[in-house]
Amino acid sequence: MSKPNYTRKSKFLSLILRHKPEVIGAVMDTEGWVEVDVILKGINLSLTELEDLMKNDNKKRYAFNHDKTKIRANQGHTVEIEIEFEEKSPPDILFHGTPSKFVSSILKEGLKSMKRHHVHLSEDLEVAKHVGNRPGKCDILIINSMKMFADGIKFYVTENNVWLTDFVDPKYITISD
Ligand code: HQG
Repeated sequence: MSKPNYTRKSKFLSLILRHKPEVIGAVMDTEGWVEVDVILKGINLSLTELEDLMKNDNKKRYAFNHDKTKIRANQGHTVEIEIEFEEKSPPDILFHGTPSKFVSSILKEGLKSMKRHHVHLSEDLEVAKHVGNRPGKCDILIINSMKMFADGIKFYVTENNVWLTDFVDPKYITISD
């Protein structure tokens, strides 16, 4: 399959598995799983093409169940689901990239999950830069996750190494220069 075709199908897959399974008539269970067969028909892919798409996904956004009959997004949902994320103690600091225009509001109100279920944080500065950069000028927030954890705030990590938490109070945030 050509690259633009992959990108288009990957975006469609993300739409179905995170936001609107109903657009292809798919039904999502409470943990976010959707039947692979329904996906293959709905997006017009072979199983090999779907596997390629998942393997080449730079953020490993999707995962199969044990027998590859079901697929789900690892995180990023706006639909109500109950994925059991692994609760874990975070590294000392985490990063969050955001468009510069949001910074003053974040420093006032804290970092909120907005439409998603959690605030997304990254161990990797480059990943955070990439997230914040869509589109325009971006700032990197440094999150004092060690202090948050010491204060009793929970962190979870997804299979593809995205750190999640409910909310980041401004007192834990500094702007990187
Ligand atoms: C901002 C991508 C104003 C927040 C990435 C962000 C990520 C505030 C935006 C994943 C705010 C929400 C998630 C406040 C938060 N005032 N703005 N108080 N609190 N914001 O897309 O973290 O490619 O929901 O900074 O890689 O940007 O989809 O979150 O800019 O992991 O797999 O509100 O999306 O992954 O935007 O991105 P999003 P995000 P995928």
